[in-house]
Amino acid sequence: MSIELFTAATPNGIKAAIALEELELPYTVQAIVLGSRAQKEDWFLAINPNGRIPAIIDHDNDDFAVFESGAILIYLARKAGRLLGEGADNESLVMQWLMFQMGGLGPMMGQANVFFRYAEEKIPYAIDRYQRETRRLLEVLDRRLGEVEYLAGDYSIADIANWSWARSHEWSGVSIYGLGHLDRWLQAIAARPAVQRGQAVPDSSATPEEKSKRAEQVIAGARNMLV
Ligand SMILES: N[C@@H](CCC(=O)N[C@@H](CS)C(=O)NCC(=O)O)C(=O)O
Repeated sequence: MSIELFTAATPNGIKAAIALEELELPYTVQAIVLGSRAQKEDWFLAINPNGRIPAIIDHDNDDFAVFESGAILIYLARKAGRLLGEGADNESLVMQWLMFQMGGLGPMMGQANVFFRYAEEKIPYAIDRYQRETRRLLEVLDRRLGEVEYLAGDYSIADIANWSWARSHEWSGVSIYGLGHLDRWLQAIAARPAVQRGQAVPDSSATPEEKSKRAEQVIAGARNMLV
C-alpha cells in the first residue's frame, strides 16, 4: 500500500514527485499523457474534478484523493511530519511562499508559456504582459533569497513549489540575468539528490536529441490541450 501519483513532466507535475522523494514516502506513478487528454476522461475526473495533473490517491488512507499541487504538498508534508515549518509562524511563512507560487508565479509563467511558446498566433501585448509579470515575481524571490537561505528560512515545500516553476524560466522566455540570489538557490536545490530523482518522474529524456524531440511533443500536446 502506498501513494499513487498521477503526473506528467511539467512544473506542477514534478512538484509532487519531488516532495514524495524528499519526504521518503513510498509511491507508484501513473504517467498521464496530457496531449492525448487522458486528464479529461471520466475516470480521472473522479480523482481530480479539475481535469489536470498532478493528483494523488493515498491507499494507506482509505483511497483518499487529493488534487491541486499545493494541497498535495501540504498533505504529504503533514503525513511525513516534515518540510512544513516548525511552529505557527514558520508554518505561516511556508504557506505564504507556497501561495505566492500557487497564485502568482505558476499562473503567470503558465500564461507566458501559452502566449510565448504554444500559441500559433503571437500576440505581443500578451507575451510582454506575462513575461514582465514573471520577471517581476522572480525579482521578488531574488530579494527574499538575498535575506534568507530558503524561502521560509529552512528548506520546505515552498522551495519545492517555487523551484519547480522558476527553473524553467527559459522555456517562458524570461531571463534571470542579475538575479544572483535566485540563481544560487536554483542551483542549490537542483543539486539535491531527491530533487534530481523527482524531476525525472515520469520520464527522463537523457540525450539532447530526445530532449529536443520532447520539446516538440510538449508544444504539439499543449496545442491539443488548449483547444
Ligand atoms: N492549480 C493546479 C494547476 C494544474 C495544472 O495546470 N496542470 C497542468 C500541467 S502543469 C495540466 O494538467 N494541464 C493539462 C490541461 O490543462 O488539460 C495545480 O497546481 O495542481
